[in-house]
Amino acid sequence: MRIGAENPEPRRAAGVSPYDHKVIASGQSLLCFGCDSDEARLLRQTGLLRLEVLRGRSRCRGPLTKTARGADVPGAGAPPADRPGGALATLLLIDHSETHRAQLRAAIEPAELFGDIVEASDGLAGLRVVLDKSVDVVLCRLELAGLDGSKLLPILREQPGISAAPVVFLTSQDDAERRARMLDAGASDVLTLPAHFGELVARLRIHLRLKRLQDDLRVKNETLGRLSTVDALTGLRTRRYVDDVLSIEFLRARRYASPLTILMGDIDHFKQVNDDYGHLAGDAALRGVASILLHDLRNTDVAGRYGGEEILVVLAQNEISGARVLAERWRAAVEEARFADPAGQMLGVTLSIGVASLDAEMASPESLVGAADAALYRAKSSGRNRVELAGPV
Ligand code: GH3
Ligand code: MG
Repeated sequence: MRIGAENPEPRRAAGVSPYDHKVIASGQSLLCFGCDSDEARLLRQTGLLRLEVLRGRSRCRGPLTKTARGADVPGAGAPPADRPGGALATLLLIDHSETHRAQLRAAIEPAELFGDIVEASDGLAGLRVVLDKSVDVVLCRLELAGLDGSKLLPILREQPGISAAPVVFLTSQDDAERRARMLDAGASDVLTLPAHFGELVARLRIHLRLKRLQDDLRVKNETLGRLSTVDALTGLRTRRYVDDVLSIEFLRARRYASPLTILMGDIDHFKQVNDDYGHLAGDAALRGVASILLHDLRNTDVAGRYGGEEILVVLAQNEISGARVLAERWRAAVEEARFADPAGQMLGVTLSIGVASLDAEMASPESLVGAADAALYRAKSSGRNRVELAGPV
């Protein structure tokens, strides 16, 4: 079977393009999209369209899209149950001809590559779908009225959710140079109509497989990124991360003459805790101390595991008085808490904290950390389980 043997060009009624349609873009005004739109106008319209989708409006005066279950819905469907890389991939099928769409659907569905095939009858309707739904592969007719394939492609490539999805074009023109231009512009494939459906399905299978590999890689990279910035035992940031944050906040505080305060917390006699209760119990206590702190921090505060049982907290835009309140609350909560080790035995620990604020003499983030360390040392030598502020004694 071959697809696309019928007249490939869009039908036109006298004076009106059948593909001119109207979209409510602002709630007040009606915008018309037609074949004569220039790219700037299309991009502006795309922005308005995105606004409309983001506002979650379901009213759509444009062409309907069709779900795999055959139900016509305005614009995009419900939020996706499928996710890239999962078994249920979504194909977006954009073609002005209902007959073509039906032929393509009939050719593709038996291969069971996609859990959902969403249809759109022109570029703007297709765009509406990708702005609102996760799409894994786009199969698009190059010759579309208004927003045709060559104009749609760069817009798709700019949309965060779809930028990496393969876009396969079908064209009625046997023009190798045009195909090459589309491939150069970022198309994944361009097939000339009439196309052999077996070849089309085989190509879609390859593109879907590549997309899944790409998605898997992205997820793994994100996981690796998270692992390199979050300490596995405590959920605090890593030393390297908190060091980087401190360097940035140091520069910011210097530039804008804004306050910057840090806390250095250290569990008291932790070696003894390990010796008395075992290392796993020590781990549980360390996790608990971190969790009490994290519970109290604002989004803008950053806490990292600085050494074994040393925790550094960077409080940007904080004066020493506010930081002292936070430190005292943390210390008191740790003193009251009891932590359960994996065997269920309960133990308590105490915490000493040094607090230091950036002053004019400090030339580097290290000197600020040094001041907090000195205050912590004072807390330890003054009996532990206490908060000490840096500065002249
Ligand atoms: P101080 O009150 O002076 O801080 O005494 P301390 O015993 O806490 O200090 P010291 O530096 O002598 O010992 C720190 C101990 O913390 C040694 C090490 O076994 C323990 N420690 C460091 N990291 C971990 C960890 O991830 N888990 C456990 N269970 N113990 C740790
Ligand atoms: Mg200690």
